Amino acid sequence: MSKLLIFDHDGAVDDLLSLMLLLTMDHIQLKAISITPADCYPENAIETTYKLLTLARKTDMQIGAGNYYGINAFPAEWRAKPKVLNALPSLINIDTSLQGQIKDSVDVLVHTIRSSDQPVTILLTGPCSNLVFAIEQDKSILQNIAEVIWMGGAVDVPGNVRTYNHDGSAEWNVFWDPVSSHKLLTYQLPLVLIPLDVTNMVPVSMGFLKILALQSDYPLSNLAGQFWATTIDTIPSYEYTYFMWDILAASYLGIPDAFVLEKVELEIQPNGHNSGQTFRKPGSGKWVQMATHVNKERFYQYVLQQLKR
Ligand code: AGV
Ligand code: CA
Repeated sequence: MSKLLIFDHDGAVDDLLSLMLLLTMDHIQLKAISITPADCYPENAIETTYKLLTLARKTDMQIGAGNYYGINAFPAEWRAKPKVLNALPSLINIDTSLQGQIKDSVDVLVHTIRSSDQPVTILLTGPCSNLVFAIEQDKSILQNIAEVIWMGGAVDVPGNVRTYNHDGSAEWNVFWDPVSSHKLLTYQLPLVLIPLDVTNMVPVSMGFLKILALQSDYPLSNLAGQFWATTIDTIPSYEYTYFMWDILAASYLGIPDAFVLEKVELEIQPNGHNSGQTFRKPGSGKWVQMATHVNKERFYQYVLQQLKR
């Protein structure tokens, strides 16, 4: 049976690779896409999203964009980077003039969840603000959410935020809007967290890209290889290394049994010097299924296999 999915992403290169991967999954029925203007400039992310939907012949999909700009902005250099994707030879000439109206993300989420005849799964590969605003607007949608899968947090490992007046304990997607992140846990949704604890195991490596390049006769492998190549110039220190963060979270929908999950009580710090920190807090009552390990080999094999299109 197919799974109904809403995908909320924030337009970084790995978010768009995640969209590419989701569009290869036969058991996933993508109902709507929402873009959070966090690790991107939304006009770029909307354009790439629409172009990938065009290649997949799914341009009838509703795209929403968030109008909330977070508490702690992403570095402008990171936000600007994915613009280059729209200039790649395989995407530059795709016509975007027939693209429909972009609605507000919160309205798209409320409407899609409310009107669905079965519970919807939600994949978040950026901050969770749009979903939290949607729930605040209409609490009844909580009943129609099957599961939320979120790439976010750093539980038993250091965070990846390096900025003024912060102790480095937070992961960026949580840090962008720590207040909404704190709220998300209070709803007691079935939440699967894919934190840095597990994404640290899957950096983007030249070894992987070389294997992917051997199958570049497949147009999708070729395009994915080009996307990944744009991430290789990052400065090789921890906070700049490019990982397969969001792609790992998306692959949870395809190969859930490749992951080890641990049921934990967490808390998220809404403010202060450790704003956005996700930490264990026994007794908090905020239960989350957190991924602690992944079978790397299966993950890489799965991605390579799916991209043979
Ligand atoms: O913290 C990981 C999240 C993921 O959703 N993002 C990137 C992924 O899309 C933020 C981020 C951390 N380090 C980065 C990031 C980097 N070096 N470049 C761009 N974004
Ligand atoms: Ca992201």
